[in-house]
Formats: sequence, C-alpha cells, structure tokens
Amino acid sequence: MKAAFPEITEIRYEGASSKNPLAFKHYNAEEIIAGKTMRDHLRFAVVYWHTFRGTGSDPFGAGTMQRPWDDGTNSVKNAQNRVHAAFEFIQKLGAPYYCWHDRDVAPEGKTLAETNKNFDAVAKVLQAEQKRTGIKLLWGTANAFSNPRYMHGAGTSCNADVFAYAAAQIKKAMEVTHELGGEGYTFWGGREGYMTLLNTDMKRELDHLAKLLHLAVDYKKQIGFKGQFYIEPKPKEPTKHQYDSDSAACLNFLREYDLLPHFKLNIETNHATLAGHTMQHELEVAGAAGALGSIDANTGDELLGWDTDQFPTNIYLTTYTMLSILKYGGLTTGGVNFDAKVRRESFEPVDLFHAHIGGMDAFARGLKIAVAIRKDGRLAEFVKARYASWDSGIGAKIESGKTSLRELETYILKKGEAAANNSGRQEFLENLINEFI
Ligand code: XLS
Ligand code: NI
Ligand code: NI
Repeated sequence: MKAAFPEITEIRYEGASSKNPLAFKHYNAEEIIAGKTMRDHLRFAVVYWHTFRGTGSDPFGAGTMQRPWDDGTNSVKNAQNRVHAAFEFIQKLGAPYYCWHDRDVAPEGKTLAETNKNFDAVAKVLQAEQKRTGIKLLWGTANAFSNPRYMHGAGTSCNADVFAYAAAQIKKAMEVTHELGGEGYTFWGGREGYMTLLNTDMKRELDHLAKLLHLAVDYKKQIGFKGQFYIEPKPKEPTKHQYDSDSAACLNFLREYDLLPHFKLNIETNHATLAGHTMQHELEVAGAAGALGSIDANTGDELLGWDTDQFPTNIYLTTYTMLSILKYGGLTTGGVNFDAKVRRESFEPVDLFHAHIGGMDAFARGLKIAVAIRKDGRLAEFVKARYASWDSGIGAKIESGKTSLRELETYILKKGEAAANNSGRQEFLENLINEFI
C-alpha cells in the first residue's frame, strides 16, 4: 500500500532549541519525570473522527481537507484503506493510543446487521494494525447522535424503538472495544437533552438514560470487559441543554441512579468552557469525587462560544490541567485524548502533524511545570497553612463531628470575636506560578 505521509518520517524529540517544525521540543517519551516516563504520564491518544474523518466542512461551506489516501466513498474498502493511513500517522507521531466512534471507522449499512458486518470487516484491519504497530485503543464509543433516527435523543428518545436501536448499537460497540483490547468505553450523550421543555418529560428521560447505562454495566460484566466506563460532560450543542451538563451534574446523576461505582468522567476542555467553567474546575469537581478518569484535550475560542475543538497550545491551560491530574494520582486507565481538529484553512496532511506535535509539546511542558511546582512545594504549603485552623482546636472538633451548635455558640460567646483572617494572597500565588512558566 502507498504511504499516506511519504515525506514525513518518525517525529523525534530534538530539544527546546530545535527549529524543526516536525520535531518535539518538549515531549520526550522515554524521559523519566516524577517516577514515570512522559509516555506513561500523558498517555496521548489520537481521535479517529476529527483526524481521519474531518472534512473541514462547516455550516457555510463544503469540506476543504486534502486526504489523498481517501477515495471519498463510503465503501468498506475505503474504510479499510483509511485504517492504514491512520496507523501510519499515529505511529509516525509516536502516540501510544487512539479512540473511535463505531461510525467513524466503518460505514453504516441499510440494516443494523449490515452495519455490524461492515464494522467487523474494518475492526479486523484495526486489530491487525494494532498488532503490527503496538498502538492501543484508549476507548471506543458509539455514535448515537448523527443518524436522523436519533433526532430526539438515543437513551432519552421519546421513541422506545430508538432506545432499543441505541442499546443494540452500544452493545456492538462495546463488543468491538473489548475485542480490540480497549482500555475504556465512553458515553457522550450527543443528543441526550432537550430543545424545548414544552415537549419534554425530563424525569422520564433521565430514568431511561440511567436504564440504558445500567444495561451497559450488566452487559460489561457478561462479556468480561474490564475497561473503564466514562461519561463525558457537555452542557449544550447540539441540544439546547444536555443532561450531562458538567462534572457536578454528571456526578449527581450517577449517584442518584446508583451508577457512580461503575463510571468515571472524561473531561473535555471546550465543554468546560461551554459550561461556564474552567477545565481546572471540572477536573477538581471530578477529582474530589474520585471520578477523574480521562481528558479530551482541546481548547475553545472564548469569543466564538461554540465547541471549536482547537488543539491546546496554551501553557497555562496545560499546567493547571496537569496540576489537577497529578494531585489526584495521575492518569491510570485514561489518557490525554486530542479531541481536536485542524482548522478548515489548515487543509494539508502535514497540518495534522503540526497540530498534534503542538498539543503534545504543550502538554509535556504543562507536565514538567506542574511537577516542578509540586516539587517546589510552596503552593501546597500555602494551601495547607491557609486551613491550619482546622488542624487542631475547634476546627478539628468540627471536622471530626464532635461538636454541636450549642457548643459552638458557647465557644464564640467566650471568645467574643473570631480570630483575625489572613490574606488570600492571590496575586502572590499568580506570581509564584509565573516563576515556573
Ligand atoms: C463532542 C464530543 C465527542 C465525544 C465522543 O463534542 O466531544 O467528540 O468526545 O463522542
Ligand atoms: Ni470529546
Ligand atoms: Ni467536544
């Protein structure tokens, strides 16, 4: 088979002084930092959908992408050929993982049976390419939002047959994920929400969504799939309101329906922005609940206000992201998955390399900076000292649940006034972070 990227050889680490655009300046896979290789800390993944299926079309115009290996048809043969191009790319880039939706990798047929057959035919090539290259599947997912049947949602559709269809599709996507040794499986509720409450029975829809996830948990056990389940929060787009709107809403839903032991969150930067939060906020909410699983690494444009899925290059963003990830013990089953697409104007194959190299280098720098900040210790010490009043005396008593309103009243009446407050020192801390950037 003809090479898809004939002019490009393996991307190597050349160090910070390199001027070669097709080399890593900071990501050195083998380098050990804080006890692990950078490869194991970051667990980079390439997405199949944007990188190999993105056409560059937008609501105002047709596709622009030059993808010489793709014949533009919806055939199984073309889908199989595309797998070779994809693995050539991922291997040259040196990313250890990739992710897909079922419908990214194989075309839909006229019936579910035909669709599943197509999927199997392509999965065979995926399996062979994984074996040849050592590249692994970070997670799989089902696209239960593109086909018109999902116009009212999948698990939350008002049409019970559509729920059944989605269930069948998810069953198959889980099986293929399992066959390919996937380390996880993600649920992003593409249309699990509403456009208007006038026609929506919200309680019933949420009950149904929980049912679907319970059925998936049951089936996971039946087939012996040991991968981690993730929910990916997003507040809107395509619907006006998605039920998995942010980390807090997802955690509440999972707890309410006894699903929390089976799921972690896959947090996406651009989705945090759409929810009116920072990425760090979303990671902290998930981390505090022991549910920080994986991240979809991208960034949005705050002036545009939609899910622009740009590659992350902002060092503050990657630093804060890595600070939270390291704080909660690092990535174990999850990874740094580039759910990002090149701009419509960046239409040449080489742009895919520029984009991923930039994202990987930005995360490598974020990792190194976060490790240095943690090693320095002043930030953590400051936070610890800020809460010192809880370590003994009345604070310790409150924390351990050994007090009452009556006792607290007596305590304050005796003291007359609370102890003086200390400065929050935000500016000092911002300067401290800048020392490392
Ligand atoms: C869309 C989501 C989607 C998920 C996978 O906004 O980010 O790409 O990551 O279904
Ligand atoms: Ni995503
Ligand atoms: Ni997204």
